Amino acid sequence: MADRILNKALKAKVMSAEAAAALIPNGSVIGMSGFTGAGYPKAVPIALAKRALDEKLKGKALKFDVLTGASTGPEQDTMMSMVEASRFRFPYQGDAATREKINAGLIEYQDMHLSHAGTLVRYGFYGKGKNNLDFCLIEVTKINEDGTCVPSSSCGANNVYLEHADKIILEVNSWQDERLEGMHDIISVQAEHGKRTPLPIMAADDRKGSTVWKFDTSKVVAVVESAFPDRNAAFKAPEEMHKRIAGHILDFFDGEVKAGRLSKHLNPLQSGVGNIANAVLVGLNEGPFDRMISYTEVIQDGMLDMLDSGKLVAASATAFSVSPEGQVRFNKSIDRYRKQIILRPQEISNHPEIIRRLGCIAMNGFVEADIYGHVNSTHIAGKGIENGIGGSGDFARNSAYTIFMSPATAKDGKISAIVPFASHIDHTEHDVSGIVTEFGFADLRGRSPKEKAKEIIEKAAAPEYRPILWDYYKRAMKAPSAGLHSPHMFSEAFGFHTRYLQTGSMMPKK
Ligand code: 0RQ
Repeated sequence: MADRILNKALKAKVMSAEAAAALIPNGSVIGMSGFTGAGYPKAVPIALAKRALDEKLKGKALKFDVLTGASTGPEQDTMMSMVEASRFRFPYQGDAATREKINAGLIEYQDMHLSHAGTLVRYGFYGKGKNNLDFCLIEVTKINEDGTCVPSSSCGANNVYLEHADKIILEVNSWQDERLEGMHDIISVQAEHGKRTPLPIMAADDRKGSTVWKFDTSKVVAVVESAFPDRNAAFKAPEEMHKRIAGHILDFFDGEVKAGRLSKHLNPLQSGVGNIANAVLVGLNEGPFDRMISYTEVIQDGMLDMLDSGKLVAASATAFSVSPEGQVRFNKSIDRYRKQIILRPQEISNHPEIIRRLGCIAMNGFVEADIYGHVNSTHIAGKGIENGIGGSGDFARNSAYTIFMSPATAKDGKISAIVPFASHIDHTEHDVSGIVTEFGFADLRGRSPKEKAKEIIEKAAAPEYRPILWDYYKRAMKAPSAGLHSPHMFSEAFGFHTRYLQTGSMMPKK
């Protein structure tokens, strides 16, 4: 891999993953690259997990605090969690093994808005090193002669971790296509509050920064070569239910264009990941809107389709989350995509100032929503946390349109996604414009809580759950323990959840 490490001083620091992992003392706080399974370090985390396992077999614990951009992949989250090598995890995860350990109380997890992660690290809430973090472990595509690095398939919080780690380990991954160079636009939020200036991004496709990571190379203690692929998960073709949800969203956009509130180019699109989000993108690709632009967090296959067809002129994000097939397609046309795609640090891709200035349209999945429009994106009652808030809060609070989408029921109809009171609230009613299920689009704009309740129950709830939602609402109206603005009966507010935990279904037995 000689031509991927062009800096002589850094070339001299090349060592095995095991040797690099051995440099990291027990208890260290490590900032890692990685976002949605893209651009995360692979070789050194495997070596750390092996080291932790060896210690465990000797009856000793080896534990690290692990900070990343967002979710990573099996070589990092799964392996380190399985041997309980992570004591603390921040700011997002989406991994089954990690979820299990968090919910079993074996890993401490702080779930955080992704745009805030960098600022919180700058404030020094993590780690006691000279620069806050003890180490950072960053995957790069290439090390240039001057020591700057070509980023890999995500930017995440790498700019902050490179600046705020006492020691740096670089993983140079030859699986990443060298032609990624030029796709990134690196600017950092200024550190000090009160002295920050407006961010210069006026349009979703503005480029105002550097294409490479610039940092103090004297802090580099190891360079490791790797060739592991990103975690590219396959997408399912949209099912009928996903298509119906997407159809309601497209009809809503149509109405907004007819009402003169949106042009046929729509506003910059933010789309979450998953099958519903992908179905919406498929629908947009086939629909009447054109020359759209996206200011989002993650580029998935549906966005590549839209860039290919010309429906989307450009896409700004912090990471890729493509299928194996999408990866092949991406590499094949990378020279065109480099002009259309901009990858930014997550504090810029998710920055409230920019999202609000651009008037984004945010579309994200939800776990449950209550009859007044409060949304739970993260917690499954009786099971604990699922993934985390991710960027959904950054976009929900600040977008011009905030749409949450989900099937109306889960677990074969035993769980209603619409409940009297959400068992955890990530997005309050003030941040939510619309709640969409396969049954319809509840438009919450310009409505009071009681008006929202009628809209949500009638349009978004599954028909079989509507009578018991109405029953709760009507009785709460007659016996409000919380006043008549958002009437609730505290003794029954979690009645749906309690019934599910006791009987296995939110539906009362007949
Ligand atoms: O469980 O895996 O055991 O089958 O939750 O649900 O329906 O497969 O949907 O994969 O789209 O995930 C909100 C979790 C939805 C996701 C959430 C169970 C269900 C299934 C997954 P199984 P689905 P999705 C920012 C985007 C937060 C972060 C975010 C998420 C599993 O969208 O993590 O928005 N969002 N990031 O059966 C019990 C309920 C349930 C339930 C679903 N009410 N009760 N279980 N499930 N609802 C991207 C940006 O660009 C900003």
